[in-house]
Amino acid sequence: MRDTVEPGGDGPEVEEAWSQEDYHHPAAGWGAAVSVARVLTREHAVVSGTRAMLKMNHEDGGFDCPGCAWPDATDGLKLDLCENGIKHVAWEMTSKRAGREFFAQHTVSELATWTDFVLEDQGRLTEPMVYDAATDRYRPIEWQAAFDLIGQVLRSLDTPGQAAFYTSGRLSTEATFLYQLMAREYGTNNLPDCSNMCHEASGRALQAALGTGKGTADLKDWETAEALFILGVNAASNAPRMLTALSDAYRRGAQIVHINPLVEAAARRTIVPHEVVDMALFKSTPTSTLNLQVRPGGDLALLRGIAKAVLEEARTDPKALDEVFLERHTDGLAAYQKLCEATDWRELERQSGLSEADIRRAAEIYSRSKRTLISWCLGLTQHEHGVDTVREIVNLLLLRGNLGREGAGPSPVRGHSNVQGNRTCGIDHRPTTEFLDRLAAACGIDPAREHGLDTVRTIAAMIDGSVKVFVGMGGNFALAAPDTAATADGLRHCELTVHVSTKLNRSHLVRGRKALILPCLGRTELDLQSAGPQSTSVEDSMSMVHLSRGRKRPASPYLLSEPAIIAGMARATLPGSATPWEWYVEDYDRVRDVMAKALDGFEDFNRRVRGPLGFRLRQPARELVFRTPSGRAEFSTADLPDVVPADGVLVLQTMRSHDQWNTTIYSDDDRYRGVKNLRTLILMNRDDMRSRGIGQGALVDITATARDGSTRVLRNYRALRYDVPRGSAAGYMPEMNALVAASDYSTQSDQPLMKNIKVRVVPA
Ligand SMILES: Nc1nc2c(c(=O)[nH]1)N[C@H]1C(S)=C(S)[C@@H](COP(=O)(O)OP(=O)(O)OC[C@H]3O[C@@H](n4cnc5c(=O)[nH]c(N)nc54)[C@H](O)[C@@H]3O)O[C@H]1N2
Ligand SMILES: Nc1nc2c(c(=O)[nH]1)N[C@H]1C(S)=C(S)[C@@H](COP(=O)(O)OP(=O)(O)OC[C@H]3O[C@@H](n4cnc5c(=O)[nH]c(N)nc54)[C@H](O)[C@@H]3O)O[C@H]1N2
Ligand SMILES: [Mo]
Repeated sequence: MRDTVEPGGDGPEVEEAWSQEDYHHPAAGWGAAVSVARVLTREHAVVSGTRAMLKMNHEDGGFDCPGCAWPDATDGLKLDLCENGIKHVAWEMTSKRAGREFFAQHTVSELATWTDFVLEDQGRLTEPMVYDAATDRYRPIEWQAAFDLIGQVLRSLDTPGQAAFYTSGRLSTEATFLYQLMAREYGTNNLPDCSNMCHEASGRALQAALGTGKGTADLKDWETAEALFILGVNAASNAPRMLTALSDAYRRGAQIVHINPLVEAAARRTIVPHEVVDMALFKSTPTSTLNLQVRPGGDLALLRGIAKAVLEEARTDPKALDEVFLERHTDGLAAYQKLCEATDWRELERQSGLSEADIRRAAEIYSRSKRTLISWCLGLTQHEHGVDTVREIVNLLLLRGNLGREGAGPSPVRGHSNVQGNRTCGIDHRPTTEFLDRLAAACGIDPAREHGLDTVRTIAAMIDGSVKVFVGMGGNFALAAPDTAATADGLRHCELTVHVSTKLNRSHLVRGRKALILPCLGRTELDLQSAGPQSTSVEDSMSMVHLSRGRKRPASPYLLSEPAIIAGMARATLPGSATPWEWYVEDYDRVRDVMAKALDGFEDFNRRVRGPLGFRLRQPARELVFRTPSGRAEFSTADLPDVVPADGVLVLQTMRSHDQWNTTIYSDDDRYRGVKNLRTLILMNRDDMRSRGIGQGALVDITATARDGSTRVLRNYRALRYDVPRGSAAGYMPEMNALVAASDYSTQSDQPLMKNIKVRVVPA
């Protein structure tokens, strides 16, 4: 058994008093305004921050909010922003700097004892740094020398497969394209990315069912749906602009069903962030008509129960199903129908944790609605059977023809602002032959063909020595990836680790033998190349591709843009490359021109992306064109997984607090859950606490047992009573990644089981 406090000291901080209370206020509103003011002040960003916000998500020449992947308002709304977007931008625009003096003052061993909050709070990185083993410090290095070091190590490897190129989902589509081009020209498809931990399951499920691995709905559909089912997402914190869509839906009389073990803030009432009058009057709108507190992992059973009820109804009411749609566009209904009929209500109740009556209520809402949209996020994907669950969503939608028509369809909420665009533009460790052939023709390269490593396999390969170089294009792999100790072990085994970042983070300290930090421009900043100021583009959750242009003076004159850094690495690694790397970087229109040739759907990219709100990538399934083997939308027939934990075991899910952005922690508060000053907590059902002799706020030890029998422990966490289903518990990522075994990933999606950790909790 190992104690997994490593890496990352908890630092020498004194514990401030924590508190927990019931939260009764609506989502957004004044609490949000106060929280924003606090962050802006801390980052000394009040004036420039406020000015920049007015440019955010603006259709004419603003920058895309790096906060989340929710699409921009289609009505030209001038102030389309939210609390967490503002915090995220302020975080990037801070006036604090971590320059060469800072690094000269602190050894890496010392920095390693600081908290993650304090590390990032040092401010923006200002120049490239290289690790110096003699002094155990990072020291400045010239850009060219940094590129040469990377090139020299990459060229010295036995095979290109000994390097892995990670992407975090905020890289622009242009930088993404150059990054994957570099990796493939160099000779590898080792392109692990944050999607491997996020929506891999959604992509695979939608690909198999509909032939395209994306949602089909767009904002117009959100605006016209009669029923919205929202599963496994904490929208008020993680996609706050969805609150507008939900309150609008409520006002027009749509039904809104929230399915979540926790009743999250978006499932109550909201004050719409930009409705200033409502804010002044404290006027809030409900955002839910039904809340179902499903057992973690029980969504598949719930969805099947709804389908079963609809199919039962169809025996007497021919209008319960959309027969014409089913006949024309789908394949496999008979087998699915048989499966639903054969599944017993008692089993559906046991696995979902809900009563038959509750499931039937949801079914009634579904049956009465002519236009139903189903949306989901990590609560569904980070499970063993994530792919099956997303396919069950499609099954349910198909029964009533909720596809290819307004107000209907599947609508995953993506995470990072361009994570969907990263995949579209080639970040994929399993590229299709079709994609590679077209890339080869457009770029005149001979790309690597063999499939590469994803996130969990990269960790294993670093540990066993078969990957020796890790390049992180953004993100914070050391904390974001599962199994904190194992991931650290892997990174430390590397010959070279390279991180392209905006701020100091844990991944810079958990380093390879050689290590580089390469600081880049943020999305708010002016990207000036020889052809003039440059724009980049992103694709949001709903397939809209649009331009983003930063205008702020860069945090330091020595920063390079991500495309320039990639070109520098590529040239040093591939000296004979025929790819015009430098020429591309002079003018990103040139990158877009080659993307237009290489990528499906990007024809005439430069012109179309300059239209108002950009353009929507064609989603064939939306037009009822299915690139599946049958040419139709495919029903699936998955067995119901057993998700009921054994006696004494709790299913622990790891989630975000309201005041964090993935591995970036803004404060130790979680406003909508009523928690202050505490992150080392575990939310438990009161009966589960009582039966273990655990009092409110008591310190506990949490032991996770992996499938292979290995155990991982977190000690001295505080147990707090919370309204979660019995047998389940919740706590925060990234801290609790210490409990997720790297070997515990879904056999369907390869996603780590971050929402399904089997734990035992005992008083400390
Ligand atoms: N402010 C802010 N915005 C963000 C992020 C951030 O950290 N901060 N992160 C971004 C990223 S990368 C992503 S991927 C998204 C993540 O967005 P979310 O998916 O909302 O992220 P989590 O905080 O992990 O919340 C998971 C939700 O699923 C619920 N859940 C857990 N298990 C189950 C289950 O078995 N069934 C159901 N039905 N629900 C379950 C949890 O109770 C919680 O409400 O947000 C993006 N936006
Ligand atoms: N237990 C558990 N673990 C999880 C999850 C979970 O729900 N539970 N969620 C998973 C998910 S969905 C995701 S997406 C991953 C997130 O994984 P990552 O994307 O790897 O992590 P982030 O915290 O988003 O990355 C933050 C860092 O990005 C850098 N950065 C910020 N802006 C920029 C920029 O403009 N350019 C560049 N180059 N760098 C920048 C900063 O240096 C910052 O420290 O975590 C995963 N891990
Ligand atoms: Mo994500």
